[in-house]
Amino acid sequence: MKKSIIFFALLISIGPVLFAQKTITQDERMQWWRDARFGMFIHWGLYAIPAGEWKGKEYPQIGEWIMKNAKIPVVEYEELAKQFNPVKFDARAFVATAKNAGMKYITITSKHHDGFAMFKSNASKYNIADATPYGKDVIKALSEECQKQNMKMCFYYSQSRDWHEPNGLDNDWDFPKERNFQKYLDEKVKPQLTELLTNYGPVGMIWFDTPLDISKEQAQSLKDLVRKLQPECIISGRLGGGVETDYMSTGDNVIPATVIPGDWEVPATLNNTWGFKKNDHNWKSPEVLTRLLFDISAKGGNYLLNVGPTSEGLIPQESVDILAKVGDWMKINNECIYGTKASPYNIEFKWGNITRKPGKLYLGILNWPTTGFYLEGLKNKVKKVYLLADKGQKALPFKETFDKINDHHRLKIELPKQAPDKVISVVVVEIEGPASVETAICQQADKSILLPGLSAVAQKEGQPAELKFTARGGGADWRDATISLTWNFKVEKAGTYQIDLVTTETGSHGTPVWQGGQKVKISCAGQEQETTITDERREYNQRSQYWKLIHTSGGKIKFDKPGTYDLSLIQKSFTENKIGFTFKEISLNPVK
Ligand code: JFZ
Repeated sequence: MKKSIIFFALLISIGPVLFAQKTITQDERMQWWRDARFGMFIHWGLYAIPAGEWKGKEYPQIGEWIMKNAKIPVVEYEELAKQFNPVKFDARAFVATAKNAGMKYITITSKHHDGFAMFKSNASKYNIADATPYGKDVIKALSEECQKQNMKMCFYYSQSRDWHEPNGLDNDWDFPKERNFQKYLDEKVKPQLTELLTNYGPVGMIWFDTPLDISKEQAQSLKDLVRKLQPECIISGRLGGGVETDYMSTGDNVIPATVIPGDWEVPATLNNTWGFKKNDHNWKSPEVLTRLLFDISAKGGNYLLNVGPTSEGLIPQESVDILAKVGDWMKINNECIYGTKASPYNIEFKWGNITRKPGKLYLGILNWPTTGFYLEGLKNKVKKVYLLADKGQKALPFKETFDKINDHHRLKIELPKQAPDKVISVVVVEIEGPASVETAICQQADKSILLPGLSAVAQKEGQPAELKFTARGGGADWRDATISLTWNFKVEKAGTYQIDLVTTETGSHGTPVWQGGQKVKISCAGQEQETTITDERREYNQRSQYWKLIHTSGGKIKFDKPGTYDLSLIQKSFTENKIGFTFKEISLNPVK
């Protein structure tokens, strides 16, 4: 055979492999986002001009909702565009602020509920390039800068709510009558999404929001459009219509109580608003934010922290300063955030939490122990322990013990007296093989035993039951007396233990609610205890900011000997209330 024929035959056989469009897998699509863990949200638009105040009246709600809250007519709100001139906007400064905090992606409002596009759009002249004296496309400038600085650029887009359009949803003060939502989707949303996914290079994700009553078909058509234009682009949780998206968004500022599997993200504010409000100075501290960043990573999620630039185009200096402090911690400790996975344990330790990478556990310690530090129930062989902040990685003394009688593994670490960091100190534990922990819940070094609702086995008349827990960790709407929760745990130290029943406040974060009065029954080690839930003691929840934990003491249990036990909890009677039993966990503490 001639050489040329062989070449030709070869080309025909491998051609389709070379030129076939590569379909991207879900793992490939999510890779950068899973590695990133930390992103910047930017809520920026015309609402930065009123900044929380309209015609001399202050509106207490979130700033970007002022058009709706003050029922501003479209023609009046449109006047803001004529004043919008953010001459101090500098894309480099925005990206630098995010980078300096350790953030890996930026999600900016390309169009919020007010319907105003922050990019040049041919689909609607109501946009920054065509309707303002500024006349420039800020999304373009930011996208280009992100590309240069290796920052993922993502776009928030309000797909259903559009208060500017007669056919968009939710403006009932200007457009109380019937609307043709499909027409709005076809004439504004799809063309604008096409512009966003065509004119700005690779887009990391489209962050849809507040779907309202978008139908399954309509939501699917938006998903199809994104997939067609940029198959690698991630689709956020709030698309609607029951259509599957690439990850889950928790409620705003809502941090789950324990590890949740799958991909998820917490969108969160730095103060009490997303869009800039001149009088909101209720800033979260960099310490709290840093701790939450670690805790969210340890539960398997991403943190999307918001800034609200002013109408001049500046990120408020307070925000810049706070984020810089989070960045100071990240510069030393980012290895325990980027590319990590959730803790192998499904309980919230009192001392802090754990992230992991292959071969490594990162113990993020909030409350530095004055005596020895113990990690209970880790089965792996430990190779080395050191402080992440220590560049020399000086080995810390440790000892692994195995208690045959209780089938229990314990790791003791000799920590230095001084915590290396006052916000959160990270101890690296190098292990052999994939992280593996005991299945029965272990007694902690302080001899407390923690039984979180989320890790209980729920049963209803002997069958597996679905008891829902809110993202705050409390049982949601639990008023079924036939549901029982059961835990299996180890007791190393015989003796009498005090039962502490922990419930959580719930409700929206502005007005937390709680109700007691439920009768519960605890059965354990052949003993039974009945208790009525009361608010004996309220405690600030280090992990959830808004919802206090509420304690009820529930009698005592005696364990005659060490061993493995079961404890079960049922709710015997409930009160007339709208919330149900917001059970979070039981902790057993030895009576001294
Ligand atoms: C939405 C917007 O209305 C708001 O202006 C902001 O953009 C925020 C990030 O998202 O508000 C929501 C949407 C969903 C929930 C809470 C607030 N939720 O699911 O709890």
